[in-house]
Amino acid sequence: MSIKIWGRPTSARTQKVLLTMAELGLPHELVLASGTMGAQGHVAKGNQAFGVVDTPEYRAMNPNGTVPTILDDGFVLWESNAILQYLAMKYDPDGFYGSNTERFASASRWIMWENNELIPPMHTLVKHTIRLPEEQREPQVAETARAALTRAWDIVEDQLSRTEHIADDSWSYGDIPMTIRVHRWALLAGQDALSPNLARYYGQVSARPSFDAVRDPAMHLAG
Ligand SMILES: N[C@@H](CCC(=O)N[C@@H](CS)C(=O)NCC(=O)O)C(=O)O
Repeated sequence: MSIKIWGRPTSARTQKVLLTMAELGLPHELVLASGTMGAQGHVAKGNQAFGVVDTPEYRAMNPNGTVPTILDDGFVLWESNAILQYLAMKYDPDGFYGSNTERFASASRWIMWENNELIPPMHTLVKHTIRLPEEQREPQVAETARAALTRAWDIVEDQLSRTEHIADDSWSYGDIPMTIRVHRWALLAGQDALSPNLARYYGQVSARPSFDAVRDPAMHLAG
């Protein structure tokens, strides 16, 4: 049975689910949904959003009105990192964390850290350099976000100087959000901005066949 995913291709959190599906090789259907972006770009620039997220049917599944949400065999789940853990545990615990509690916990720690430390400044930076109309962008806000991001990447660099992947030496589901973040950062800041181990890691994760699901720069730089 096909897993249904509500989301938009330009959403990094939707991309986490798309990358997971590519890793698992499972059939899935993406239903385009968003209150802020559509096929042409952001509503702040006068574009039409995909919609769906404000309908009573969607709100009954996800009261936040955000994306992604999934439906798998009658089970509804929102919160992107919870979706990753669910899919990992249900469909491939060996491949996604070696059926190992410590690797599961370490990956869990990193996806929570990504949510708290990497997403907010990166979201602000993308907004104030790409998504908002030029007259609404604030260079100082973008620069503060860029500085916070640089500090956060230093922490990732330190981890990757000690382990091959983010949770430990093996690839795990913890690498899924990090793959999307490092790809987006390389596209935004340029590959020269990547520190040595981050660049090495980017080479490794972007060589995985699943990466094609999130490779397109337009998914990351669309405004
Ligand atoms: N913590 C939630 C946040 C969900 C969220 O804010 N998603 C963004 C896209 S990355 C969203 O829905 N933006 C508004 C929209 O597209 O309507 C998660 O990880 O799923």
